[in-house]
Amino acid sequence: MNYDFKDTSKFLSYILRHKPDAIGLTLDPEGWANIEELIAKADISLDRDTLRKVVATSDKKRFAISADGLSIRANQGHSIAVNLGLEPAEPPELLYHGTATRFLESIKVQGLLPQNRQYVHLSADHDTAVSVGQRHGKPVVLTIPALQMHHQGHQFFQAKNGVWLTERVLAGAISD
Ligand code: HQG
Repeated sequence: MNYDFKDTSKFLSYILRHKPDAIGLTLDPEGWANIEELIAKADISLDRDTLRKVVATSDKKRFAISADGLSIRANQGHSIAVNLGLEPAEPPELLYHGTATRFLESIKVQGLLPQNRQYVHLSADHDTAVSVGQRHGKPVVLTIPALQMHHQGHQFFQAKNGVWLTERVLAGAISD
């Protein structure tokens, strides 16, 4: 059962963050998909109950259902341009970015770039950053002086699931 949910979660991440047109779906400008339409077009077996359970049990709270219950969207992680309607917020003094050692050389030259996503993703705690980095290889955690950057005019946003987002982090601000 859990395995099915994991597959459904991966499917939803792919469709709602990266490629809605893979199943002929269009998201609205805020990234919402109509649930009826998603279920009808999904090429995996999907129903409302499963969707609700995936949203409720997602370890990282990856998805949200709209207040009227009609739509679903990803809370963060998009590569397609969506307006999540997040207000700039004051971040904690330090945030963490988990990455793999093989990216360090490039990051030290270019800083942190969003790569394929809309934002650079930052974690509020060190342990979470380790697991994010592990997805890419041998993990290393970079420390970002977020509050200081905020005071210097860099904007930070906090997604509904707690993940912090920013457009880029300059190389000079990063320490490991
Ligand atoms: C790296 C997951 C070379 C960056 C996670 C990262 C997160 C550079 C990779 C969310 C670079 C991009 C996002 C540069 C950045 N040179 N490499 N200049 N700048 N990079 O997957 O942050 O489980 O797009 O360090 O938990 O790993 O999917 O970003 O290693 O919250 O819900 O380029 O996705 O959430 O990788 O992960 P990603 P991320 P989910």
